[in-house]
Amino acid sequence: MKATAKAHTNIALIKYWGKRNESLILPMNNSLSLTLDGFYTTTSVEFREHLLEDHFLLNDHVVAGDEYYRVTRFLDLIRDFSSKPNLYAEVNSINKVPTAAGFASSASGFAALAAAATKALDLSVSNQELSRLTRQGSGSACRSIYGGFVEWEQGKQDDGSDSHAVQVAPANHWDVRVAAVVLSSKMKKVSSRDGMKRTVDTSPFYTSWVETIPNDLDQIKQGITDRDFEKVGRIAESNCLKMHATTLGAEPPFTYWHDTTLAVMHMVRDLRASGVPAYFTIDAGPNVKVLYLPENEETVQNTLRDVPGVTDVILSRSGQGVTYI
Ligand code: 2P0
Repeated sequence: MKATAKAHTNIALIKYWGKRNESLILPMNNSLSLTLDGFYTTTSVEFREHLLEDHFLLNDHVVAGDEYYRVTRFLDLIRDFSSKPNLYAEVNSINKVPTAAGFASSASGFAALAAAATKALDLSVSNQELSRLTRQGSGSACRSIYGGFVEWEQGKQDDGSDSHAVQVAPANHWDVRVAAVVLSSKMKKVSSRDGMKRTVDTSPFYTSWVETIPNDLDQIKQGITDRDFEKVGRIAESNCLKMHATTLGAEPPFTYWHDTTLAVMHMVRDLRASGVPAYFTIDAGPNVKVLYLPENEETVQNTLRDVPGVTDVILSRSGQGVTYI
């Protein structure tokens, strides 16, 4: 009753921002991401007959509190699914997602946990079922089951039975790269869970944001099929700006941006003006991710490193979906 799985994190090009059901984690809109090779979590799960509770080690440290409860509540779902309500597990996770890079480790974390736990119990689940289960740990994690370009279909059912990810194109379809620009900011963070809820509940811009998604999705999927970098980058950048605009209309208003966030955004536009195609996207934090093509790697990396306030630039290619070790 032991298994080990590895999952990569992902960066959303069309953002998931807002839930229609908080307990089942059902989103208001479809989203689309690129799975990233450079950042991943490896998790072993061993279910043992005589344990009285779950144990969770993260990077060799015992985890307690909220983080522990999120994991054990998620394992409850797997236990329900397998009809083994009293079987507890030793969970051992190693995170290769530098938190400083501003990636949520919850995406690779819950994807690896779901894959390892279901395999440890010998449950035969399809990738779609695995994606639906993973979604209930953390929404964006359901996209990390697949590699390359991935869409999370929000689904129509109230029970979430059709809310899961599907692969749009595998990692080897197109070598698009992502630079994670690390900033020195220590700004207090509004968690993405709280931030999206506040926005849905109070921002007058929220409805307009949701209305723009179907067109952005159609366009970006066409761009991915055609390997049209300018189109994909332009849509990803404008979708990110629209998401962040909703936070300014929330009550109380908030923004994830810092002065260096804006400086990096301007630098990416300067790069474009000088003939280097590069586009930014930003999640629920101040750090910026920059999309670029392999031939421009050196220029993009050197230019971003020179922006005052930038402490590091970490490069990644597109990555694979969940694998078992
Ligand atoms: C995304 N983000 O699509 C968006 C863009 C942040 C900004 O998904 O509450 O950690 O666990 O479902 O998945 C971050 O939210 O939230 C996120 P929960 P999650 O990647």
